[in-house]
Amino acid sequence: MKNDIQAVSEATELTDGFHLLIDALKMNNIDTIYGVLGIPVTALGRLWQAEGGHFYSFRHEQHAGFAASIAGFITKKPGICVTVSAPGFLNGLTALAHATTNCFPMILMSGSSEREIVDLQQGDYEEMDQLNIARPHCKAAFRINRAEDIGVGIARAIRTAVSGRPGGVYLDLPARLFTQTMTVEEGAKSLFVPIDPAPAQIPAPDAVARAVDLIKNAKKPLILLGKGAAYAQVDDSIKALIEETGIPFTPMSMAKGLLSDLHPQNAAAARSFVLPESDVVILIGARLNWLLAHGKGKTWGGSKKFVQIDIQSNEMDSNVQIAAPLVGDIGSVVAALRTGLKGFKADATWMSAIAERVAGSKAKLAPKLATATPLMNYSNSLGAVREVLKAYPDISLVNEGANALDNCRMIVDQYQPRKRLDTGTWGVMGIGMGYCVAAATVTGKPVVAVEGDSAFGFSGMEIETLVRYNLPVTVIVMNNGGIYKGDEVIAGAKEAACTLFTPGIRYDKMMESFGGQGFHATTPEELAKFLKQAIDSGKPTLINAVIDPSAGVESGRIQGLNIVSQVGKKK
Ligand code: OXK
Ligand code: ADP
Ligand code: TPW
Ligand code: MG
Repeated sequence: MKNDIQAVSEATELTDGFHLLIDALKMNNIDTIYGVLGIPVTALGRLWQAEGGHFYSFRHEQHAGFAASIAGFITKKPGICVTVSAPGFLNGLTALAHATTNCFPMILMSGSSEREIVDLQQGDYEEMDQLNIARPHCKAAFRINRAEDIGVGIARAIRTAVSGRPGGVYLDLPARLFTQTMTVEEGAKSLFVPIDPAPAQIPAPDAVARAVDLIKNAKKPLILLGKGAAYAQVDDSIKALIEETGIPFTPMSMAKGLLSDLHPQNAAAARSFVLPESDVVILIGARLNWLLAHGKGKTWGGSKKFVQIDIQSNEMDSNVQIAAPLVGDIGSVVAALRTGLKGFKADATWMSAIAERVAGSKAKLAPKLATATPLMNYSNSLGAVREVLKAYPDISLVNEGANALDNCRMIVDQYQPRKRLDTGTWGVMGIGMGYCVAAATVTGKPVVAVEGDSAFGFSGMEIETLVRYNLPVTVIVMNNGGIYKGDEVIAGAKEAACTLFTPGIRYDKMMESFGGQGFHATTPEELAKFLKQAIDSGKPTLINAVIDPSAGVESGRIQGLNIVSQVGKKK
């Protein structure tokens, strides 16, 4: 029995915006925040940690944001990034836009300044109209003005980030929200968990029938798996569809490993054969954007019919007509297709023609991976990485650069879903260390990053973050001394060529100075030895892999996009 005095004090016990926000996140099963603190959100971080939440604090908001974005991809829960007002917010905004572009669920929560002063442009501390600036870069931008709206604000942000096509959400948190008070009882009543935030979206039966009909009549069907298929986490069902029908598949970069790269129906090593040669292409969670040559032209050859599975209805016909649009979530659509295609088997001669080419490409690549050169090149260095990683199928592989990206994608096999994390839809440099922190903390497994030396520079300072949290991350810097190449000379240039860095940099020493492990590898054997040692040690490590400055090519595999001036060229 409570006495009167106790009852009165409980009834008037207060909570505030800080605590309500933390309670709302925890209630929604969110246990991790990535961010950079300062006015007005410092106390939020402190209280969050004191109440048992994980807080990974970065050196720059962009990397905290990239971490949140990829945590969203791996877990299907929105990754949370917290930033301070104006400049901190803007630093995080690139990552929010990246999450939206890549269809990763993420919430950027930023502290902001006093509305009255901002709106009259009276010069508040870190004044900026953040809400309106964020709006075009995310699925939705919300502001929570009142403590009693925190529950609904968080619920709306979560539902928006994960429902339909996933993406980024901006949540504006004005400083004064945090100190507003409510009674504990009223506060608790104001919080809730959204019911079924990412509901199944069942495809229309006639749309399924249309697709089934098209596939059954195909002579050379092909399944193209995109990162949406990896995100959906219906791995077994996708594998069953592929194996039951005998249709060959090829993965986009971040769908590698959804089925093992060694799967007998994997046509990736015959990509330039299967794309033009196929007659019906089934896109599962992949957009016909620049990465797929917009579904037309030489890459695709002559006539082609597309079946497209996507949750976003207006993705259909974005570039070419989709013969059989299947709007729905991948789990539901693939289940319906399996039912409709029961008993159907793709022509085995198509698969065997592909298998022959795959074997040919692999045989052609093999000697390059094993041939020693005076200085390492991309083939023999990454060949060594591939051999080591065979023994660690569950590591996450983070990858960025140009040659360092494209060669790694081609050479290093993936064995499990959602383990290859790379530059994505934008080909953006800078995802490296943020992705490493998130992959390590979310999976609890080791991470290896294969980084071009330029790419690494965008987030290099975050190796201190790896050390601070003692994360099992091995960063391999593919050090060729520049962007694409390290030996460019520009006739008439006043300074060193614009693609070059200081030659002979020892990135391993940088890691050592922060208290991590550093190695310097000049041969594939050394690289393999250090990589194995690093993974087994579980310690933050950087391997400076010295690559022949002349080994790379402009923009790796997408050279054609790097336009050159024709003016003044000799005919
Ligand atoms: C693939 N291949 C193989 C294997 N796997 N050969 C042997 N063994 C194995 N296991 C072959 C495959 O058949 C291709 O050869 C080639 O390797 C390359 O494969 P892949 O899949 O990478 O194909 P392709 O044509 O490069 O794919 C196009 C693409 C891809 C656009 C989807 O390049 C991509 O994801 N690019 C991302 C680039 C990017 O974002 N860069 C960012 C920085 S650059 P063929 O003979 O069949 O063709 C930048 O922004 O500025 O410079 C800048
Ligand atoms: P990739 O770059 O690998 O080709 P994209 O990012 O272009 O992949 O495409 C991913 C697609 O997957 C997006 O169009 C997105 O709407 C879709 N998508 C994401 N999750 C799901 C899901 N659960 N069900 C259906 N479609 C999805
Ligand atoms: C945010 C442009 C694409 S690739 C690249 C840059 C600067 C670096 C390539 O050199 P690296 O790799 O990493 O040393 P390698 O092996 O070929 O030498 N800014 C952003 N994103 C992109 N994509 C660029 C610039 C770019
Ligand atoms: Mg380089």
